[in-house]
Amino acid sequence: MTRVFSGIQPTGEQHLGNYLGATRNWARMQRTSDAFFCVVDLHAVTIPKAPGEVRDGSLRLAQMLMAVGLDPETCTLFVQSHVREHAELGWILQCNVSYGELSRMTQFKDKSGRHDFISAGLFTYPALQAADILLYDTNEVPVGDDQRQHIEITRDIAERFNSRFGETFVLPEAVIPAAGARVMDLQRPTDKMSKSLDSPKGTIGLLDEPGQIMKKIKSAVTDNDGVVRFDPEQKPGVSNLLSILGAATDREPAALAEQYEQYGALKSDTADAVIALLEPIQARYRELEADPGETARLLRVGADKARAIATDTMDRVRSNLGLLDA
Ligand code: ATP
Ligand code: LTN
Repeated sequence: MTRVFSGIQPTGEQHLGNYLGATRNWARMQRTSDAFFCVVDLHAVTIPKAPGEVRDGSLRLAQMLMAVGLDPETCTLFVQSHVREHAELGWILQCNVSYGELSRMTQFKDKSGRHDFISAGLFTYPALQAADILLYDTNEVPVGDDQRQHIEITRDIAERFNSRFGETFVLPEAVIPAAGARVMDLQRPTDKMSKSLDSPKGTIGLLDEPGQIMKKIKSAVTDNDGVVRFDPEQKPGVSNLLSILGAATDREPAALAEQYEQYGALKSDTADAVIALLEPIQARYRELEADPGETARLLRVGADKARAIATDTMDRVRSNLGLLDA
């Protein structure tokens, strides 16, 4: 069976981009593969956080992942720091990737420009991400388009390790959805919708109320030529609405464009589709929120399943790397 792994950071509120680009696919893929999904709290601390923020964020994110459809009986859902092998392999892989390779990562360039304290961990982050993936002999990694470069470097690290130390890791492939892989900010449609952009009017939170969603989509930035056409280069705002409507209703954005003559109608249909898409998720989240103890228990069960595989991989890594047995 195909092994699937993906991770998501417990920072800020989940938004429509996370759902359409990543977690909706996770819910689909868990049914046909041996799937592992991870709340990557050690990635979140690359940018300094208050301790309580990470703890609460991890629990809330796990509940949101279940609300979008991840079933802990069907997939393995766990928190990264509960399986210590992630940090251990992360270190070893840091020693198998070069400063030059890490310097080319666009996510590092973007994020380091936005913070005063740039931790060494923010720079070496892709080695920890590679460890997450390679620990589980992963075949497929479902992610949004922005993660393409991190999956490429993971493959490069795995190939280098295998050629230096003998066959150790499986080479993973990115799985990027045809629709929704890059949802753009509604106010700045040339930037991707993101937790760290700090653009509340441009970001649709998965827990936003219907009225807020309608308001944000109605005030989305478009352009002045009044023609509905799918053309992400020339018409990023209108094309983003068509992409969102297409992803929410399983239709092609270019075909949808032919049905609209005015931006107003496109906006209200897009808002209605997003509200309908999020409504069952919000209802399920409210139920799960009521029982944090049960969520914590499910996460411990998930960590036990994950650890069983991760420890086997680490035995192989230690032996191939040539560390003295304990
Ligand atoms: P940050 O802005 O802090 O980097 P983020 O909003 O990008 O956070 P992550 O936790 O880093 O969210 O990403 C989780 C998953 O969501 C990844 O697979 C990522 O590719 C996907 N994703 C994030 N933003 C978008 C977006 N705007 N469109 C499509 N997919 C996205
Ligand atoms: N870097 C990713 C989150 C992430 C991840 C992973 C994704 C950490 N480890 C392993 C896929 C597989 C991000 O910023 N979205």
